[in-house]
This record gives sequence, C-alpha cells and structure tokens, in this order.
Amino acid sequence: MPDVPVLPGRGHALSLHDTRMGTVRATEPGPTARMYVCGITPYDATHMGHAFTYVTFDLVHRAWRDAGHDVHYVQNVTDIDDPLLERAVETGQDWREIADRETALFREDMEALNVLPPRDYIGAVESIPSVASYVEDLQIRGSVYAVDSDLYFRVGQDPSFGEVSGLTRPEMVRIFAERGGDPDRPGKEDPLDCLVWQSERPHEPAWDTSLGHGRPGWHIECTAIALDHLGMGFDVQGGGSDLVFPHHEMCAAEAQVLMQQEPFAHHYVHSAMVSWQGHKMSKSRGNLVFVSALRHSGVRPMAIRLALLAHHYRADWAWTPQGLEGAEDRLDLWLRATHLGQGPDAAPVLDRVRQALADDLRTPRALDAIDAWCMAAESGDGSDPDAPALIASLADSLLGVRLA
Ligand code: 5CA
Ligand code: ZN
Repeated sequence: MPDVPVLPGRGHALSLHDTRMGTVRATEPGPTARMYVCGITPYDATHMGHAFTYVTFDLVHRAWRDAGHDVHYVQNVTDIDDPLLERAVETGQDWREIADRETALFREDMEALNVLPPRDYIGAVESIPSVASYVEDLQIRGSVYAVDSDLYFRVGQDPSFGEVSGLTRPEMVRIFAERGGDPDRPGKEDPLDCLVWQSERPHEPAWDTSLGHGRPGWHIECTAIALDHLGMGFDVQGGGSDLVFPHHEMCAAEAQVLMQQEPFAHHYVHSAMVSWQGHKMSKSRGNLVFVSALRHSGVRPMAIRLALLAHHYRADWAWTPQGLEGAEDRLDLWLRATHLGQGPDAAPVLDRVRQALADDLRTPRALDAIDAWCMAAESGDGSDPDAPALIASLADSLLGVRLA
C-alpha cells in the first residue's frame, strides 16, 4: 500500500450511479466501506480497458478514504477458466505459468499506475473448496440440478433475478449466448440457468471435491469470494459494463438464494468500455493497447493515468494517440506549476475536486479545476507559498496522480 497524503478537512459523501436502480445516489458505508471488484482473467497483459476499470474503482477507494472510511476492498483473479486453457494449448505453455506471469504483470502495471491494492486478492483456484461448499448449500435448497454430470443453478429461485441488469428475457437470452452462457444446451430447465460446477473434461485440470472431479463455473467464483471476504449487503459490486449481464446478475442471484437475503450489494457500479480501432478493446478480438508496452516505450505512468481520468467513467470512449498526447501536456503543466514557489489559494480547488468526485466521479471537472489553478499559478497569480504542495497532495490523494 503506497502512502496516500492525508488532506485537510474531510471528503464529501460519495454518490455513485447504481445500475440496478438506474440512478445516482449516495453510498452509505459504515465505518468500513466494503467493495468487491471483478478482477482479470490472466491470459494476456493489462490493456487500457482494464486499466480504466481499475482506475475508476481506485477513485471510489480514495474518495471513501478521504471521507474518513476504512476501506475493505476485495478483488478476485480468475486464474482458471476456458480462455487460459485455450491460450495454453495455443502456446504450448502450462496454464498455471501463464496465469502466474500475467497476474504478476497486472500487479506491476497497477502499481505503476498508482492504483491502491485490494486488501484481499483472491484466486479462483484457491477458492475451489469454498465454491464446492456453496454449491452444496444450493443443492440443499433445491436450487441445483444436473445436466449430464455438470451442475446448474436455477436462476428462477431468486425472485429478484433480472433486477440488476433490468433486461427483458429475450435480451438476456441473446446476451447470455454472447458472453459465455449456454442457453441452448439440451437438458436445461431454463435457458438462463447458469453453470456452477463443470465435471472434468479430457486434458483439462480438475479438482476433487464433494461435488466430484471438476472445476467451478465462472459466476459462483465471485459469489463465493465476495461472501467469504465481505459478506452479504456490501457497498459496491464493481466491474466493466460488459459484466452487468450475465455475470453480476448471476452472482447476485446465487448469493440471494444462498443467504435468503437481499441485496447482495447496495450499489452495482459499472465502468464504460474503452474501444480501439472501432471495437471494444478485448483480448478475444486482439485490438489491444497494453499498459506495459506503453510503459516500456517510455510513456510516464502518470500520463497514462491522466489519459484515463480525462473520461467520465460512464461514457464509452476510444483510446487515441492524441488523447495520450493531451495527457502528457497536462502532466507537464501540473508538474511545472506544482514546483513553483507560490500560487493562488488551493483550498477552493480542494473543495471543487472533492465535490466533482463525490458527484459520481466527475473526473473531467476535477481535472479542469486543477488545470485552472496551474495556469493561474504559471501566469503569476497568487502568492500562497503552501498552495503548490497542497495541489500536489490532492492530485495524489484523490486522483492518484503523483507529481513528486
Ligand atoms: N475475470 C473476469 C471477471 S470475474 C473478467 O471479466 N476478466 S477480464 O480480464 O475479462 O476483465 C477484467 C475487468 O476489465 C472486468 O471488470 C471487465 O469488465 C473490464 N474490461 C474488460 N475489457 C474492458 C474494456 N474494453 N473497457 C473497459 N473495461 C474493460
Ligand atoms: Zn467477477
């Protein structure tokens, strides 16, 4: 955990858009704010889409800290799943080696981008015993059935199923098929029922559990890790908007049936998609700009972070070289201005940045407020000798932009 400068006063209560309610409303954490963010599937390096998502939730982390909360942040890493096994076959490498290497690179990229690490960083593989025990609980509740020797969760057991995404059934069926689901598999009771346990396939890894020899389905992995480390009714479930359905809908349904309580999370928060060459940046399509490649070509990590922060987290956007150039210029401006001996009073800037972030993470407004101060300081306005240091501290503490 890097040092985060402590600022004078205290941050405002944080409001965030909640996908389930469709509105921006206040988060209401207790002394400890609890957040679960879906982590990477480590079969390739971190791209700008991932970085945008983790920087977004880093702002939540920082805003809560600034408002005086302790933050319990949990993230998973999907270190066993089909894409990893496919990549292993393509490259002749062991799937575990790929997962270890790409997870290490991800952590390095996040550290370079000054993303505060989660308190618990939990793998799918290490969670298998826990997953098996939750699936047994679902069986006891009559919420699981077998197709061949795979196990499916009856989504209809959760009366609130569908409320996270708010999609219609036909939309759900279509998106389910596009995002790893199997609506057409013969033997399923409801096309939307989701796989919770997959029995061993030839040449694939499998683990011995009370459910037999196999491996977990995807959604139950995050359900189990969130319940184990945060419990029911945590503050924010986060990820990119591609996870709204089916992933976050299924996680919520499984947990709500398991615990016979709702909600799984108070806010479901989703970051927009970053595209490149006309399509969502995705490992499966291969249209990627990697954080590590830019770093190794000499781009400063704080310029990458500023390129991401220039976009509000709920608006889809395209990565461009011009966007990065603009961010480099901005970083230069901020570095010059915060190294001056004086400038205008910084207290109003602190308040404006806090307000902008508390209002659903309006980063463009926060950047504008700092730009304005920097330009004024450069043109000789103001004579407060403490202001440059306060601007540097607030940029670091609230936006994660280190100007040292
Ligand atoms: N392991 C699962 C979650 S349990 C997974 O979705 N992994 S991932 O590697 O595909 O994505 C990691 C995170 O980055 C997810 O939150 C996903 O929503 C987000 N993400 C992926 N592509 C983009 C993109 N192009 N723009 C913004 N966020 C993205
Ligand atoms: Zn997840």
